[in-house]
Amino acid sequence: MPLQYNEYYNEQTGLTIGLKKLLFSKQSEYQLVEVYETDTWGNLMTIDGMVMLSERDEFVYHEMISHVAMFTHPKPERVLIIGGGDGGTAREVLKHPSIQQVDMVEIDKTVVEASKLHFPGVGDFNNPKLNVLYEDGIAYVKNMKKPYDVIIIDGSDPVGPAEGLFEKDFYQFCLKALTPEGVLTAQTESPWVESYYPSMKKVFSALDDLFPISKMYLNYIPLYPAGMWSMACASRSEDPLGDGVLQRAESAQNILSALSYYNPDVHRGAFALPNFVKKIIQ
Ligand code: SPD
Repeated sequence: MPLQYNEYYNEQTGLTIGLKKLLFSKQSEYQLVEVYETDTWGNLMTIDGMVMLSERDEFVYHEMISHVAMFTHPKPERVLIIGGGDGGTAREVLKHPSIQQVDMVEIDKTVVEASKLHFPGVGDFNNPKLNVLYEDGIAYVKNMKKPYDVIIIDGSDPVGPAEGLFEKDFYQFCLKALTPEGVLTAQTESPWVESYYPSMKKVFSALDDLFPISKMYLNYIPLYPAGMWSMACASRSEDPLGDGVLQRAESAQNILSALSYYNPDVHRGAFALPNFVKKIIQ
C-alpha cells in the first residue's frame, strides 16, 4: 500500500494525505468504499478515490449542511437526508429538539457499515428518531408519501451514483416533497475546480427556476479539493438570511455550545460570495 493518499482534481494537481494503514476496502454494487488511518486527520473515508470525510474535519461539512437548513425552517420536525450514509448529517439534525423523525435514504449499505466500524464518533445510528433506508434517493423523493420540513442532499461528487443529484428533475421532486415552509440544502462542490462548474451551474439554475429563494453559501473543508466548498440553500418561504432565522440560531445556545464551526455569525458570513464565485452561477 502506498504511504500516501492522493486525490487529483486537475491533472497532477491535488491533495496528499499521509497514511498509516488501510482499515477497510470494499467494492460494493455501486462504488469502492475505503477507510484509512492517516498521520494527521484521524480515519479517512474515500469513495471511488474521492475524500468523503475525515474524523478531524468532518464537523465543518456536517454542521454547515445541517444547521443552515435547520435554523432557516421555523420548526423542523420531519427531515429527509439523501445520502449521508456516514451518519454525520443525521447526528447534527438530531441535535434540534423539534425533531420528530429523520429519514436517511442511503443507496449503499457499505458506507454505513464502514462508518459504524471506523467512525464511531460520527453517526448516531441508535437514535430512535433516525430511520435508515437503503434505497435510491432519487426514486424515494419521486414517490414520497408525506412531505418533509427539511431535505438535505448529502451526496457524493457528480460522478457515479450521485450524478442524478445534480439534475433539475430531481430538484423538482424535492420541491414537491417539501412542506410550505420547507427548506433544502445540498453540497455543490468546489468553486476552485473548473470541472465541477457544469454541475454547479445546473443545480443553481434549477433551484433559481424552481424555488422562491435560493442562495449559495461557502465553508472551508481542508480535505476537500482546494479547501473551499459550496453548498446550496433553497427555500419555499423563509430567507436563510432573514432576521427570524438568525434570532432563532442566537437563542439556541443549548445546540450552539456543542458545535465547532457553525454559529450565527458564520451562518451570515457564509452567504457572502467572492466575485469569482458569483460569476460561476450567474
Ligand atoms: N468531494 C467531496 C464531496 C463529498 C460530499 N459528501 C460527503 C459526505 C459526508 N457526509
